[in-house]
Amino acid sequence: MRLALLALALLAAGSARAASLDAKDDGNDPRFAPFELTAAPGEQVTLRDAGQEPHTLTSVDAAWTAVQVNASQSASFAAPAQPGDYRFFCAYHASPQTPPGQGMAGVLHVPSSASGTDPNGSSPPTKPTPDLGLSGLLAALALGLFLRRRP
Ligand SMILES: [Cu+2]
Repeated sequence: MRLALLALALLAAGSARAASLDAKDDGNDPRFAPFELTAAPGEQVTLRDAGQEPHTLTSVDAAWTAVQVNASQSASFAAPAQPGDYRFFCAYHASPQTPPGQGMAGVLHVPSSASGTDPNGSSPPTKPTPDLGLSGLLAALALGLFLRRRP
């Protein structure tokens, strides 16, 4: 049963609803919409240019190769394999210092996989070592001492 659930979860993660966001430049306030998004490790993230000007999606710490789009175009890149929060910005309308949501900057969340295994699924999950035997013995010893000291 647990194995079936795990398989289902892996299947759901593998069938990757792709993450995407729009670049918008209506008026003079260009933005990413949404400016905060989540993608699984290695998942394709697509940037669509829903405006009139060219935009880029550039990683603040160079976690991926920047993509550029012109009006009505889209471009994709793979989310980093390492879990973490990755800030990004548009090289034309913002800077690495632009806070996400305040201008053309955002953040990509890459959560760790729920199973705790690597993306290839090759390493088996580690079993917690049961130490109930030792703590049970200590508890019994303490109880024994407590009982012996009672008048
Ligand atoms: Cu831009």
